[in-house]
Amino acid sequence: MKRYIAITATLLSSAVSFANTPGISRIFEYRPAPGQFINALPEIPADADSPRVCEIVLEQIGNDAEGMISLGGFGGYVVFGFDHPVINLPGQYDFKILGNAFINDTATDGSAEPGIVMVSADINGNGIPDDPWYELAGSAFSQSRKDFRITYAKPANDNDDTHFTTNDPQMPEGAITRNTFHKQPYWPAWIDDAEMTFEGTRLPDNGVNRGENGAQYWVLSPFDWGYADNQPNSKCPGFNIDWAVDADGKPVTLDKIDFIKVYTAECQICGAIGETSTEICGAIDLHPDATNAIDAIPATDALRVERLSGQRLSVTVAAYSPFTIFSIDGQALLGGSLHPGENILELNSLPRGIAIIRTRTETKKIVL
Ligand SMILES: [Ca+2]
Ligand SMILES: [Ca+2]
Ligand SMILES: [Ca+2]
Repeated sequence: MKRYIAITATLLSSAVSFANTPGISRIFEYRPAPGQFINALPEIPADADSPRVCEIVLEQIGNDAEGMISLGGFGGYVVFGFDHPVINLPGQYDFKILGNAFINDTATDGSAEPGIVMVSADINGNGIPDDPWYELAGSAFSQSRKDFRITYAKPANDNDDTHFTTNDPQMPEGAITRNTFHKQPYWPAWIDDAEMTFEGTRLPDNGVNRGENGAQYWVLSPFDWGYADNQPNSKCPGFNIDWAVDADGKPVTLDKIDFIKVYTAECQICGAIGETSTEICGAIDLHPDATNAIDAIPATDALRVERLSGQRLSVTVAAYSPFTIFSIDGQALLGGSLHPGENILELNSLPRGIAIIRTRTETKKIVL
């Protein structure tokens, strides 16, 4: 008789009420680059100090607020968190970030203004984001320019364009140009600095002017996955902490994160519609009551695992799938391919104890 490993995990469901708040609870910093929506999305008085700025941003994008903020041109950012750490469930999306991107089915119309997402864990436990940051490598990671740096100079007059210089020889200088639609100052009124410098990864330009005979009709196409304000909210399944990479582009394993940073990752001026700027409307932890990666794995029947003698596992899947076995702290131990039907895995090279098996579609706790 076959004996199946008991899975005691809780089935996740949007119908349950959460002890933790799924939306944003804390804003740590909002430092937008200049742009046509700055000082309007949101309105921030010139005399606002840093705590007041964060309060105003939270009123816009905090849990259930349904407002919106703009990050301005390249590099402008917001840093936020929840009232709990976001657990990294292996192989699963962990959080969503809401924006105002749209695209029609034929991609002849759309506005994707992708922002890069970074994550950080509160390693030193002081509750503030002063720990190492890791970029979530999205689908355009290999085509993006790392270590891009831009410096904006505050214009002498509110009606002047904002000039900038960069470290990219292909685009050494440029300007955030003013337009007739937005008449307020484009430099953040509460930031007195004469210059603002931002550094980060710059995505390839995504805007194309499809207007004919000299007309302007700009379409900003989304990248496949991995950016904020890129795919429409309904089409973006979320972000996976597994995508985190260090400054050298090497994957890092994080079992939870406490802070998320989003910055505008395009340095692009699209004619009459102006600079590309990431907008943020909120964020959602997709499994807010997870306490650790093991307990929160949903139970499932499609992947069947049976423990045999001699550290062998019988693994049954419905379709061909790659698989990886992880230790409970997220280290990949072993991988390979599974054929439809029963597969016998010899695992006596692995340490005994609890581990995780991940297939193309599922993740399951196993005992070795
Ligand atoms: Ca994950
Ligand atoms: Ca810290
Ligand atoms: Ca947008």
